[in-house]
Amino acid sequence: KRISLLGVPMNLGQIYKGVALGPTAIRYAGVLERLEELHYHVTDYGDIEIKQVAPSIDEVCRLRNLDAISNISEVVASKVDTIVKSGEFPLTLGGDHSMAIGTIAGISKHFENLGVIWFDAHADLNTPETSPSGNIHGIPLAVNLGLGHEKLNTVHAYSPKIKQENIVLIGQRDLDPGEKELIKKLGIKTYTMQDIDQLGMRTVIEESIAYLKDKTDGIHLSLDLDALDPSETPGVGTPVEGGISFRESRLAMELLSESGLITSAEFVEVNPLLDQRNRTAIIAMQLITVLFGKKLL
Ligand code: DIR
Ligand code: MN
Ligand code: MN
Ligand code: MN
Repeated sequence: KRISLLGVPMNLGQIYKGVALGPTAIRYAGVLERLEELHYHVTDYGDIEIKQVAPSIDEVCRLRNLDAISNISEVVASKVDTIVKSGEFPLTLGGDHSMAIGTIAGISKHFENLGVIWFDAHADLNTPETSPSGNIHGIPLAVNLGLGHEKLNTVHAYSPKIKQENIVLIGQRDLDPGEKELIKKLGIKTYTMQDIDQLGMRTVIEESIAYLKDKTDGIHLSLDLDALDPSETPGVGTPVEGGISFRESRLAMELLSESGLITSAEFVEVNPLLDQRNRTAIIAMQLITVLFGKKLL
């Protein structure tokens, strides 16, 4: 039972700089110590170096900080690739969600059919053409499908990274028009907040596992803390009312833990400068411990 912890203090995919402090905030919440209490051997590789660049907007596609994010994604991918090769479980902490371009690039190389469970208020399925903001944290899932900008699609020298039928979205309540269209066009399995209300989180996770289990050889969990309700995780850059409760998300982590199918995970978008008393990082830490098997009794 070996876990590799890696911080990705990425903040170029959106506009709030403080999200670069997310990995530190989750470490200070005690994630390493809690995992060691659960008898894991944890190696902390520290944070990837993110050089701050002058803000830029691509003249053609209007994406912000495109070249910088492309370069950083290569570094993240190589590092994560090495971790997967070593047989350790890659647990990455963010940082804005554009980091998932690099993490999934490094992971998916080692799987024929990587499954992805994407907890998020958003779908992160904008393409450069449909992005209303130009913020790259709104497009990483499209990039992983090979539908983003070429400079991002080809990170780690292959594309696409994942298949549309191997993705499950959970927690959506703020989808842009282009994202809705793409979800329908590609038939991506999606459990919006409405679906969670109707079915309950237990059924949502059981169905998600059943949907992915036989066709995937590993499942990456990508959890954007804005999937949770902002009353519980206020420390995020793009809060949306009406989200998943801490209790529902803990249940989800419990069921995913019991499935034994999760082979990598990332917890992203924690911004301690927008938080209250580090609550959001503490919740991230607690969800991580449940994912790794912590029981209440
Ligand atoms: C929005 C926000 N859909 C965009 N995306 C966010 O900028 O593309 N993703 N906040 O987490
Ligand atoms: Mn996201
Ligand atoms: Mn693959
Ligand atoms: Mn989000």
